Amino acid sequence: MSIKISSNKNNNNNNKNKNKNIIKKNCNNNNNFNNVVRLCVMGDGGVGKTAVTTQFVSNHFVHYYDPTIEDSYRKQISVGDKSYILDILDTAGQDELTAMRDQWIRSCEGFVLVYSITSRSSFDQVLHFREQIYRVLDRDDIPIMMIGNKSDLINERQVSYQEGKELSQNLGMSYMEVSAKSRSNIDEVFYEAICCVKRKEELYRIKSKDVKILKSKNPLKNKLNQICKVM
Ligand SMILES: Nc1nc2c(ncn2[C@@H]2O[C@H](COP(=O)(O)OP(=O)(O)O)[C@@H](O)[C@H]2O)c(=O)[nH]1
Ligand SMILES: [Mg+2]
Repeated sequence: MSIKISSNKNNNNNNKNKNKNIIKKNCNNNNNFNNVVRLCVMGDGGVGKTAVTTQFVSNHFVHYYDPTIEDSYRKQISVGDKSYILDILDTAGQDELTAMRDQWIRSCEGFVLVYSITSRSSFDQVLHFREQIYRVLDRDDIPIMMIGNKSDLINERQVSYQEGKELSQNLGMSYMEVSAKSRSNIDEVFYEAICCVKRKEELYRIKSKDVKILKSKNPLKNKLNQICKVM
């Protein structure tokens, strides 16, 4: 597995996308600053995991489909006045890789679960991947972002926005529809994923440091909403 290193600087040859990865919002996270975030991109074969990741990291759309591609990417992203290094694991879905996938899951702090809005079965598979993550990590409150890709293919839609939203709300995941092809919401996915991770870190910090805050005027829910607003 190779590491592809990309940065805002490296992408400056593409003027159109020059500042796209500098997102103005801020996670407002004031705890000890750890700027490396490891994310794992999972989902059924063909849903666009590689296309989403490549569009984010390299600003181009991959037309061909190679189900065996799995790779690790690194990219720097600025969120407000903070700079993060994202390590992104783009996984492949073959069954024989299950043991390896368990290892990936253990090594990651946040997850992006992808389905295609044109494939009902890929939507159903989200539950399977989520269960796998919970089984391997065996803890609550795992930062997971669910995304419905291929939103440009409106005539082939099999899963409605509402269904996606309801499932994500029921399972406590952040949610967005995106298109790797048109680059719609691609930066926002990774921004929100970073925020999910930082929100959970803050939650653990608050819980372990000062339990009183739970009973104070400023309830935990409000506190977390201040850390990063869901888009
Ligand atoms: N129209 C459209 N096609 C997409 C989109 N994302 C991926 N694809 C196509 O779907 C196929 C599978 O994408 P890929 O990223 O390889 O899927 P993966 O197996 O999940 O990594 C490729 O032919 C892509 O060009 C999208 O947002 N819109
Ligand atoms: Mg792939």
